[in-house]
Parts: sequence; structure tokens; C-alpha cells
Amino acid sequence: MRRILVTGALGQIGAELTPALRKRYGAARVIASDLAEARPSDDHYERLDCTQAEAVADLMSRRDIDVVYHLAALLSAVAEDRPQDAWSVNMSGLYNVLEAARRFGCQVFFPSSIAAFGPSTPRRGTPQITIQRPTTIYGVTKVAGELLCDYYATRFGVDARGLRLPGLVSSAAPPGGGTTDYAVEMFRAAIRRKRYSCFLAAETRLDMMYMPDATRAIMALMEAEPERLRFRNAYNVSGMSVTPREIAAEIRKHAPSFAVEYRVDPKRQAIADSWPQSLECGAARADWDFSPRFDLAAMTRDMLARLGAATD
Ligand code: NAD
Ligand code: AKB
Repeated sequence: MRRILVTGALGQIGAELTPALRKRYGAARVIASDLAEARPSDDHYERLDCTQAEAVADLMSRRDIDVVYHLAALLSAVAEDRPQDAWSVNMSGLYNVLEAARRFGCQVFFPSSIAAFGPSTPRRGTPQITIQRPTTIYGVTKVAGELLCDYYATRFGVDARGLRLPGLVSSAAPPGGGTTDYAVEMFRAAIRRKRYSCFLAAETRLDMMYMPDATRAIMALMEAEPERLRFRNAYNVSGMSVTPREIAAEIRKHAPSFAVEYRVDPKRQAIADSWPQSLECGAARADWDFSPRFDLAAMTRDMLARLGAATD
């Protein structure tokens, strides 16, 4: 039976993945960790700074961990403001986890991103194997992270598995400083204020996925038969390819008075313009049966219902 560690567990993905893992494997078998001090509401939480190699190895040995979901990172917009910190957290953190995984024989999940591609990558139908020359520090750490996972898998036999996640939309937790955050903000604004000022241009097309599909995909990949996995760096996955204008129009079907103005933030727009518009996900479907359930209409219905219920 697995003993699991989640790093960065208090973030947007951890807020939904940790409960999903606990439901599947049992609460006592899933240790949540993050930078915050102990949480009285969670007996199975420990403070862990993933840049501290000894602390990572100590916790994994003490808790007899055999699977790590390594979520701790700085996201694209924050990383561009703090590139040195981004390199330290995103690269040293992953290296420390992979080194401990090598020593203790653990399986590792690494969340790469659409940010691992760049302006010279084909933007539509972006293939699984293609040019990866990102122009952001976040993207650089994601490509390097993919290669490091591949290296540890090939050289040391570490069971490393990864996804190139698109922008994730979640009703449970706010996003943590990314470029795709506008989508979550738009849903929250639709419930609370009825108006939203969008920092990306109306026609900026990017891949997105609803968080329940993302947590299902992460768990499916981690449970897949190892012989089926052709890629140990990361698999392309996506739920939909959408623009801010299309999301706003879908929200307006439920909230006709919802208004969006577009005030472009040049920094985040430049990041978005360097990313793919639609990933090709055939390898994920073939190797571990990836099949997202939510399109834009289904995600919008569910998001508004959940956020509405939360604010009632
Ligand atoms: P988030 O910013 O919401 O959460 C990251 C968590 O990491 C935070 O709780 C933060 O406190 C923690 N953290 C930061 N520095 C740390 C350190 N030194 N040690 C330990 N914890 C630290 O991010 P998220 O959206 O949950 O993303 C999780 C992972 O998934 C990241 O690697 C991110 O790059 C990747 N990803 C996310 C998305 C998305 O849309 N959310 C898309 C693609 C990839
Ligand atoms: C971000 O916008 O930084 C993330 C991502 C796509 O990696 N949501």
C-alpha cells in the first residue's frame, strides 16, 4: 500500500489533489506538506521547504514515503518577477525530490506545463515531441525538469512520470500567480461582482482543463502500467482550447449581465503569446487512456454551481 507525500499541497492543485488522494488511499497514507507551519486541522501535514535537501530526505525517510507528488513551484508570472527564486524552488526542489526518490526507491509525479514550449513551437496541434525553446524562466525550469525526470528514469530507474498541464480551472482554491489565472478570476468575478477586468486580450487562445479532469489524469498516469509509458519527461494533456471572450460568452449564458473589459498586462500577454494554443494529446490517450470529461460548457455549469453554492 502506498505512502504518499504531496509537496506544495496548499496550492491550487494540492487543494483538490490531496483530498482526492486521501479518499483513494486513506488519509493517514497521504502526508501534505508546504511552507506554512503545522495546521491544527490536519494531523497528516508537515512543514517542508523543498529547497532544503536534508529536510526533504529526512521527511521521506521518517514517513517511509514511496510516492511523491511534487507540486511545489513558482508559477509563470511570479517566476518572471523573481527568476532567481524560481530557479531555486523549481529546479533545486525537483532535484532534491528526485535524489531522495533515487535513494529510497520512490515514484515521482512532476507537473510540467504548456510553458515548456515557446514561440518557435508549432502553436496549433502542438505535438508530443517538438521544439521546446521557452522564453520564460518558468518554462526553462519546466523543460529542464522534464529532462531531469527523464534522466533519473533512464540512469537510475526512478519511476518518474509527468504531465504538461494547461491552465487549470478550480472552484476550490485561487490560482497562485500564473498567466492562465484570468480564467478562474473570471468565474469568481461572475459570482461576486458581475464585472471583470481581464489582463489578457479577448482572443488569446490557450489550453485549459477543469481541475477534476486534472486530478483524475494525474492519478491515472501514476497508476498506469509502467510498460505502457513511452515518455518519462511529461505527456501533453488538455481539456479545451479557449479564449477569454469564449469563456465570458459561456458564463453569460448563465449570468446575462456579466461584463468583461480587457486591460492587457503586457508582461502576462507576452508570456501567453509564447505558449501553444492547442496541444495534441494522442500519446496520453494511447499510453494511459487519458479522457477528460469536461468541455467549456460542462466546466462553466459546474464552476458556477460550486462557486454559487459556496457564496450562498
Ligand atoms: P500554486 O502556486 O497554487 O501552489 C504552489 C505551492 O508551492 C504553494 O502552496 C507554495 O506555498 C508552495 N511552495 C512554494 N515554494 C515552496 C518551497 N520552497 N517549498 C515547498 N513549497 C513551496 O501552484 P499550483 O497551481 O498548485 O501548481 C502546482 C504545480 O503544478 C506547479 O509545479 C506548477 O508549475 C504546475 N502547473 C500548474 C498549472 C496550473 O494551472 N495551476 C498548470 C501547469 C503546471
Ligand atoms: C501558469 O499560468 O503559470 C500556469 C501554467 C499554465 O503553467 N497556470
